[in-house]
Amino acid sequence: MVTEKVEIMETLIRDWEGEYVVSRFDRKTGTMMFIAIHSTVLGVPSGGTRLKSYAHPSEALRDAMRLAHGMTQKFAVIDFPRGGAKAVLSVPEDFDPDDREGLMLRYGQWLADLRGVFETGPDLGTSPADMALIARHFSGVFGLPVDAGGAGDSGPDTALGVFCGIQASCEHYFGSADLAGRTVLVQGAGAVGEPLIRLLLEAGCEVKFSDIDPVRVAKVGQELGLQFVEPEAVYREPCDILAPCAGGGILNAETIPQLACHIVAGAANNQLDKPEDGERLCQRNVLYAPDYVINAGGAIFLLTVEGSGWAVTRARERVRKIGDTMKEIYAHSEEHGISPARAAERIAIERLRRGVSAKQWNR
Ligand code: PPY
Repeated sequence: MVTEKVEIMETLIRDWEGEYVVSRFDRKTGTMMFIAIHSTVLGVPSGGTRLKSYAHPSEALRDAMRLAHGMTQKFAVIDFPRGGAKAVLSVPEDFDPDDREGLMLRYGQWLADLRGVFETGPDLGTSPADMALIARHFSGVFGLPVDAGGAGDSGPDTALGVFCGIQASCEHYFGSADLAGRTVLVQGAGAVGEPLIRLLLEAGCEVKFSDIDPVRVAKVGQELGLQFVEPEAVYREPCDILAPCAGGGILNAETIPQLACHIVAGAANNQLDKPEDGERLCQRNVLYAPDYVINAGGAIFLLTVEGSGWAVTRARERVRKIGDTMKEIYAHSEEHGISPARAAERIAIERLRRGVSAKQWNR
């Protein structure tokens, strides 16, 4: 069994089309740390640091590699001069919150030892406070708290980009970007899901939500009085738009046949379990907004505000343009008779082939 798992990890790395993986074991906490460097073609490999418990380190490695690929595509589609990478800290199930500070400091020291081959920011399970700890040893970290001179939580800006992407998706599918009266089911009311819910309510949507965390269910249910959908009923719940804002791999052979929505457009990374799931959605006439395009708002916000000194208002204007990028992808998809997932992939591949463009981001 153990040998089998080791072989899985070797096969994963061998079969991956990314550049390389580095790992380190944090003995004090029993945390396996992986950094997957997918591509250095467009610039310094960059991506968030995810903290999560996995059944086996091979799953953490797989997550890091898939997420890193998504980062390469994310930066390529928006022509942003960064490479794609991601880090995963696979903490044990019984991880003691008191050990968190030490883990973040040691992780920051490791990144410093790696001398900037990877730059990072927050992701699922990590926060601006964690980034401040990493920053004590390593300067290539984004998403620091506002009182530490950073841009703070990027969740609301990721949500803004998703909101604009939902408008563009509705324009394409229904012929109108007006969201008033549309039913949206938001899966996951966390750092991105909750601000997205607020934007959707302001726009006059009828919002339902789901979450696996009872604390968030109670909070959002009470504060906003929304209809709650049981996690296992999410895929078959009728709605205009399903907005996945939690874990990945949720669009698969089992869930896609159940879908009772017209559009899937949300913030979660790696929503498609397998590449063919993009085609499956198309065959079911469900419009899919490629995740790494619609969820680029957080990366755009942090890397322009903290990385390039842009004013927040300017960065936010750029985040809103995600709507235009989505429209380009849908147009490409129609023109070539391919799924939006394939269209986004083709655009990303073409940008990578051409290399760095300095046009858009006046560095
Ligand atoms: C993501 O968009 O998934 C990110 O990981 C965002 C990001 C990327 C690079 C630095 C900080 C955050």
